[in-house]
Amino acid sequence: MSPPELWQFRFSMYPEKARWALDYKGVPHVRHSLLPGPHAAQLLPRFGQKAMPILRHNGSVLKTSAAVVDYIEQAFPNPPLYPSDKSECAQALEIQQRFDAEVGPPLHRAVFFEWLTDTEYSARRFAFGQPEWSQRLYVRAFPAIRAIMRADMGISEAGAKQGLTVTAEALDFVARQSGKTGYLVGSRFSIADLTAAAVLQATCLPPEFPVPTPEPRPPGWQHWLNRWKNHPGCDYVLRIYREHRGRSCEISA
Ligand SMILES: N[C@@H](CCC(=O)N[C@@H](CS)C(=O)NCC(=O)O)C(=O)O
Repeated sequence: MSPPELWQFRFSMYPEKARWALDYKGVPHVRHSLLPGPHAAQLLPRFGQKAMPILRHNGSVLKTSAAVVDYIEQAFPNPPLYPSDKSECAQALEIQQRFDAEVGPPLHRAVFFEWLTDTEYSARRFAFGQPEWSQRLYVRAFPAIRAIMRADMGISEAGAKQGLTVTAEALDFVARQSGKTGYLVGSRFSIADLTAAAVLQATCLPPEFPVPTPEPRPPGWQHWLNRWKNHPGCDYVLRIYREHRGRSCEISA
């Protein structure tokens, strides 16, 4: 039986959900790591979409992070990511849905608004893990790719402002909600914690996230990080990563 194959951006929050779920369950899997820009031509003809994660396994193709996690949960039940209690499970899935749909996109737009100004830094970070020649080429092509990304994601100053408000609310929420047990739902780690921590990783920078963020960083982004550094929501994100992120189960193709 062949292992699951995951198409991903290394630096990105939604693919992080998928590979975290695979790693958490100890499932050996192959990762295809793409670069923003060229990814569209690689994915569209094959899968009819360019957003990732995409997971292929045993003839099934899953095309959103929630569908990927759901598939992984059914195919590899242990350890579980869904709470066994029915109403807790519904609550955890509702939190996942809210972070996927309402927190991720505005937060992404705010972070990208700050990152993208620095060509070398953002291109190198997006191309992390690629050979040096490919990184150099990507840095040169990046100004054109950046223009497409800005248009595609609707990145603007107004969008960044909205991202700020949404991020503050999300950090307040995780700090408040995890206050009693340390977790968002019930008293153990679940898909709700995995999703919230993955979506908030670019705000709190857990060291276990697989792409490093060397200093000095673009000033706008450093300012973004400084703003949240002492927020109790970031303490939650860092703890969830430290205690539950687990090791990579990536294998070569
Ligand atoms: N709701 C989707 C969002 C997926 C998404 O926006 N993925 C981003 C990366 S984090 C992407 O691949 N963007 C590139 C594009 O759409 O061209 C999910 O949960 O999978």
